[in-house]
Amino acid sequence: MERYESAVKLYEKFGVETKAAMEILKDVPISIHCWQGDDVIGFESAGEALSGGIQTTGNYPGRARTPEELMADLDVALKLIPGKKRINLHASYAIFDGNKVDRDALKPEHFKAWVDYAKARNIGLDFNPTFFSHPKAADGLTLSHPDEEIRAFWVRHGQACRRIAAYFAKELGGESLCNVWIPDGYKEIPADRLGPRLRLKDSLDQIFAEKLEGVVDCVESKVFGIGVEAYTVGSNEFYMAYAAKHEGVYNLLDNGHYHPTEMVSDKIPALLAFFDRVPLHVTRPMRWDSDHVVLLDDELKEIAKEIVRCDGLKKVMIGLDYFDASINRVAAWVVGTRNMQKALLSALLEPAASFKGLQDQGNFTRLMAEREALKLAPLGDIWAAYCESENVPAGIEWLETVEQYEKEVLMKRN
Ligand code: RNT
Ligand code: ZN
Repeated sequence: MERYESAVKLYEKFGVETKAAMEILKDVPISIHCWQGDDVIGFESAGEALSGGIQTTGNYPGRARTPEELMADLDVALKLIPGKKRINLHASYAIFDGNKVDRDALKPEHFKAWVDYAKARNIGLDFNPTFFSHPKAADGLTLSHPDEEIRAFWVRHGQACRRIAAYFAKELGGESLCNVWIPDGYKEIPADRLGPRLRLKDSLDQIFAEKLEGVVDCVESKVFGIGVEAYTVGSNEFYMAYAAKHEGVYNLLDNGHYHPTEMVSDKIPALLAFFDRVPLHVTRPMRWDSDHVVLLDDELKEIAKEIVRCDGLKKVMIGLDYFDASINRVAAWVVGTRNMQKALLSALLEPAASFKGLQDQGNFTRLMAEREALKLAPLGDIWAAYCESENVPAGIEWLETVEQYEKEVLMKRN
């Protein structure tokens, strides 16, 4: 308490109101990706390996193998994360109860257990069609496939998934983000770069044709994937142009999907100048789109700052997207999500208006000096008070809960 009070005073000196920052943070939803819990495998049990040029590495024991296990693991994480949470699902996490259907025939009923789960916890659900890890995506092509039958199959999958997102929105209230990411591309230099893109454009038009209440549609670009180095059909320019020309379709930014010196923090205000929604996949790329656990690093803080400075907390939809199989997966969820929130708190504790004023006056000396001083302000004390007010452990004590769960539950799997 003493530390909190002195921290409040310190922030006041910068013209920052810590109480207001905590109040705002409480209501910022973070969409937690279910796929960290099981290495992006899902429940279809078709024996299909993870494909599409994305990879999990590591063989830490305790991976969730069933819906019950994944939900139980998520519960442990949810209790250790303050604030407002959502869960982000993939189509491959459908629950069949014996009556398995293929991806083009998925129905809301296959996600009823997830809706019950979300209702009981008062959280929203987001969704992603799964265009990978499937025999019909074995050659790495889906919505741009030259074979019209295969392409039609994936179009039906996309359509089915949007109806499932609409079901989430209707059952849980609010909106559900439905994100299209496809792995389509080529390992070798293509002979035709336009044809696949025209087919993808047509597929998307078919998928988005139906008007659906409560669904926020988005498309996710990428620069390259493993085994798909030469050409990606759904590139940045392609989807940016698609979203700009299609009302209600947004461009999702995944910060692992750009050239290494390109920064998503800078893309957020660029998109906010044109779009009322900017969905994000926050991840940590290391040398490539490696999807490491999100740490409280400079770019994460800068992403959070842009969201806050641009008054984008209601427009930017924050989702996480990483998968580390080399450490305790519940801990991975907790570390990454809490880091996203710490970054937001640090952004909310910036005197944004006065910093903007300094920029406009051209006073870059004071701007630099004040910002550097603010870096040493006691963020941790405010974070601790925030966690306390949310009834979650403030410090490293949360790890004891995870370690206990690991001993009692996770280590007994296999
Ligand atoms: C792949 C994309 C995509 C996936 C998830 C599982 O590079 O980032 O979002 O990671 O859909
Ligand atoms: Zn992503």
